[in-house]
Amino acid sequence: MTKSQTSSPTPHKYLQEDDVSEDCKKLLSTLPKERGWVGSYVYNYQGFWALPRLIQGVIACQRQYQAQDNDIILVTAPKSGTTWLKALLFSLVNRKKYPVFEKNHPLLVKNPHDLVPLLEQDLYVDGQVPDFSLFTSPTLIATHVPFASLPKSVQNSRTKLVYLCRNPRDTFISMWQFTNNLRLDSHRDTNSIEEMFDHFCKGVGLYGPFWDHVLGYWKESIENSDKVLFLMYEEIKKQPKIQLKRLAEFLDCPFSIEEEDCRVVDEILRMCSFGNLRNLEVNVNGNMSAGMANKNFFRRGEVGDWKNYFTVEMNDRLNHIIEQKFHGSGLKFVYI
Ligand code: PAP
Repeated sequence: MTKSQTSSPTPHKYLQEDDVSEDCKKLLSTLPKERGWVGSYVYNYQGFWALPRLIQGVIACQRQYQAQDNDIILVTAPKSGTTWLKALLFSLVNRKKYPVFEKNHPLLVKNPHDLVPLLEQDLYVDGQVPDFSLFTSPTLIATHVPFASLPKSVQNSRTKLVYLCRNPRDTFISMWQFTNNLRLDSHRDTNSIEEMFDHFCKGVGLYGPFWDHVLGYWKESIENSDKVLFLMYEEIKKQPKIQLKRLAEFLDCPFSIEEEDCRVVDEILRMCSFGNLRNLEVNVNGNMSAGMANKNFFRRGEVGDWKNYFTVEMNDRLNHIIEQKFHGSGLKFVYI
């Protein structure tokens, strides 16, 4: 949570594949591995695929993180709209402390990733022990970890989870583009769309298989609706006000009539919109404290960009997988 810097970006530290403990290296040598999206390899740990340093972070937070009842955890499969949800949640739950109409709102000078840290990537990294007393209350944390691998204290506490799901086609395109940009930044060859699509379809996505990630939280949101709220990127695009109010109610901080009259809901949505965030100086020229250029997180921000890339064969293959994997779950990707 340090200030965004404006010097040229260094390669993200999660690309430094050898920079893990000896114990983690030993573990990695026993895990299945596949060609990486960003680095050389991804490894399968507890049924999901991740980069070496992230696996180390996941193990650390599984051991150490003690969730508190009023913590709020935002969960996504990567490239499902994490940046957007971080911005929405931050401005929503902190709206008394940081009124959205004020010119010095933190979102105007910091990237959402520097305001809502990732549990396994920013907080429990390199033996760090986070000091949660420095966080504003309620504590807002993000994670990409699948439900089954969350620290036990998250499952056993009254901590609320907000899950954002995006249609797999746009999620795939976003991930392919993003990871290729990171590869270019660190002077690596880019991955072809054919190869990475095959990977994605076989379940080798970051923190994937994508369907297992989504279904884990979808099922929990049905069985335990007070604990997990399941949102869809496409629905927030289509009905932003309704979805933001739903989120506020779930988090027990509904908008008052006065706030609605003063257009607080509209202002949160405007401030967190793709067009607004992308054009802020911090997101045009700034870097995340973890060393990545903020602009990487703002590409197109649209529903249906996959249509510019998919062949008929790709679409058929993914349709078939979606039908198979989500059959009987009740979850449908209608807005694509
Ligand atoms: P992360 O999981 O690595 O943090 P994430 O924020 O989920 O990344 O992915 C970025 C995607 O969200 C990008 O999608 P695209 O590649 O299809 O364009 C990015 O453009 C989109 N995005 C970022 N901010 C917003 C926003 N405010 N509204 C809508 N979409 C957004």
